[in-house]
Amino acid sequence: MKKILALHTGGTISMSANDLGEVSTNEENPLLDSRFINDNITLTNETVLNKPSEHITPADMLIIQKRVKEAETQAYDGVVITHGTDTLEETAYFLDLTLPNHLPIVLTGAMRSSNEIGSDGVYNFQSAILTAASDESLDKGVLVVMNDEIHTARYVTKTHTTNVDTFRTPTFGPIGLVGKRGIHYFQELIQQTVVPIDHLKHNVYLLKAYAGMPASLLACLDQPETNGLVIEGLGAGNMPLETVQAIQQLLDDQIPVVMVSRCYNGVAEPIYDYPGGGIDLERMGVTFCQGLNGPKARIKLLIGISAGLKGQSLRDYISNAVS
Ligand code: DAS
Repeated sequence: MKKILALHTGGTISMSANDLGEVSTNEENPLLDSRFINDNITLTNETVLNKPSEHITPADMLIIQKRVKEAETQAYDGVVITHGTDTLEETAYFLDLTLPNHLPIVLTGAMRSSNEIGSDGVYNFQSAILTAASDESLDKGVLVVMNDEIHTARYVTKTHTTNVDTFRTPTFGPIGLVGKRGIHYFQELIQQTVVPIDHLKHNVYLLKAYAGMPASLLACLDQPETNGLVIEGLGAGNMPLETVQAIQQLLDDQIPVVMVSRCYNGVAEPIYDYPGGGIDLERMGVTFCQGLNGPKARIKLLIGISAGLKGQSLRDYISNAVS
């Protein structure tokens, strides 16, 4: 018998639409009325938050993380977390970076609210429970289950504003599938360093580069309270010429600057040796982070800084998605 804890945090999976199709939150989560019957699984539901996920903050992620840590001492065999999809990938990665990756922790959500025709919430919830209860899900890190696919928290991202197959893993694809007869894995993730934290720093920012980006956008972040900056750079990790000096000033003022790519597929790496090219930026002290998108790299930088990492130890922690 597997004991599964379901932590509910809100999001479309818990919401309803009115006759005009306007979706809003419910006082009571309709998921709690769904009947999940399985002879081998006992399910305990718990409402931790009731928020659209665009209202979820890193402080909320820490609340969820602490409740999951407690669950690990309460003999649960797995944890399912229902969550809004807009920031689901960030909460999932936050948990992946700060919790030991033994117990199956599976996040899920819905793209259609609970009373819409073709609602995907109950189906995704059931898939997430079955995944969390599978022995194959042990030691896989935090997982995201949506639309019959199993993705890693590290690489999954929301790719469509409304479609039920919105969660994709660029470059690598899902690591498993929820089949009609069972859970099937066909990839293993290279495990990463887990950094246990119980508090959070703030003021770690994210900017997306674009043609003609002015230096002022970077210069305005050169403040004593700024703890770090992630840039979704152009191509493999290059920046407009006008921004180079402002980036150098941030680095001179001991503000870590991390580079990822704004591209959907591929990884950031220093290739071009001219002002604003990746080799030039790396030579200046910019840290390249491979394989993560901007929001994920920001979560990782926030955790590294909150854990007190500095200088080379922070660069080593950030530079590779699997470090
Ligand atoms: N309501 C938005 C959110 O909470 C979207 C969703 O849940 O799918 O993220």
